[in-house]
Amino acid sequence: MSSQFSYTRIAVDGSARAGIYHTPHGDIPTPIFAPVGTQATVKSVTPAQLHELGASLVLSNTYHLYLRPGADLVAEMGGLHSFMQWPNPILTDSGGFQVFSLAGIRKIDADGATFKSHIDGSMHRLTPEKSIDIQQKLGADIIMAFDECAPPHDRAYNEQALERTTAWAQRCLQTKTRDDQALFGIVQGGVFDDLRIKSAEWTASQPFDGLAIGGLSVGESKTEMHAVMDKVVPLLPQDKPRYLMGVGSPEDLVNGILRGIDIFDCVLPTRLARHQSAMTLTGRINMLNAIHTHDPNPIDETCSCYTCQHFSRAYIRHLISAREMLSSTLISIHNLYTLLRLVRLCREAILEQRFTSFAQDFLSQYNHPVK
Ligand code: PRF
Ligand code: ZN
Repeated sequence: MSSQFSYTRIAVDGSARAGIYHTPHGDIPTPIFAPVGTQATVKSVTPAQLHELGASLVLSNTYHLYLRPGADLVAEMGGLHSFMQWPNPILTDSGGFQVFSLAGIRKIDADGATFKSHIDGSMHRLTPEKSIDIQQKLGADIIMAFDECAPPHDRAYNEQALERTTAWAQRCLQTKTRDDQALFGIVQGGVFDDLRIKSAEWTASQPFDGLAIGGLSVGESKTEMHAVMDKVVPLLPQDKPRYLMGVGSPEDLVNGILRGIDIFDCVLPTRLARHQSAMTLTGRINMLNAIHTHDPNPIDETCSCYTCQHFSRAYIRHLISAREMLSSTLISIHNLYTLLRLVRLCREAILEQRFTSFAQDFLSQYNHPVK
């Protein structure tokens, strides 16, 4: 474990927690949402804009940066913080999940994963040792164990994937040498209670700096996702941060925080922005809709982001129909602000011991998007 990191729990309300995670590149107030910068950039948003939005943690990906531009180049340029000019905390995912979801042909064995690059078709191999080596070269504050995320309902696959995830996690712990990086372990096990409990107990017993829950929001129902969190979170240590990987719709954030999650990440706000969809605390708005053509109002009257302080729905709809790239930037700024505002509201409610009613009110008025 690294002494340069610590989690301070400030308040508890039911299972929800408010705290601060201290890292060498600054403090992260929790619960927190981390914007995703897959290719060492949060799509269409500058670091200065991210900073103004109040983002405190950005996620990037081992898989993508290993393939392009390569970890050695990032190291040569002074590491990821310097390369992408984000001086605040960064987390890198380990690459396993991206191999399984993005790579072409892939073959997983006890030692690691061989896969075909989605960029140029070249063959590559990632192992726990290689993933940690790359993540040490990238230099993020928080690095992730190399895991295997199995389809959630396949029992036999999950048993095997969990064995590999456990063996790989041990190898990650043994490989890591930098003590200015925190290493988080990942709980897997699909929708199966016994596998999840086994994985949570083992991961909690190891000298990880934080604990993540993987293998969720990959095709299971919301009820199943909540049931896994209800089983896993109580087994995790109180003095380490808990991170729910790749989950970040407004209702998922509130449901996760209710169950004791501290950290979330998701491509949703920036991906929806590129599909002209604005997020609000009551639901989504399709900004291309003709009803906005003459609308002088902002996306969200209750929002104080840069976009809502300056621009009308009519202007944003015009940018979209003229295929101007500023539309993605303006909607991304608004969407990211909305999720950062939501976790801030949750944190304030926890600090004031009124989170249960806040969550109930939020979930009952939120307009769930139809899939
Ligand atoms: N493992 C890793 N990264 C992830 C996931 C996982 O299971 C998920 C699943 N929601 C997203 N990102 N390493
Ligand atoms: Zn806004």
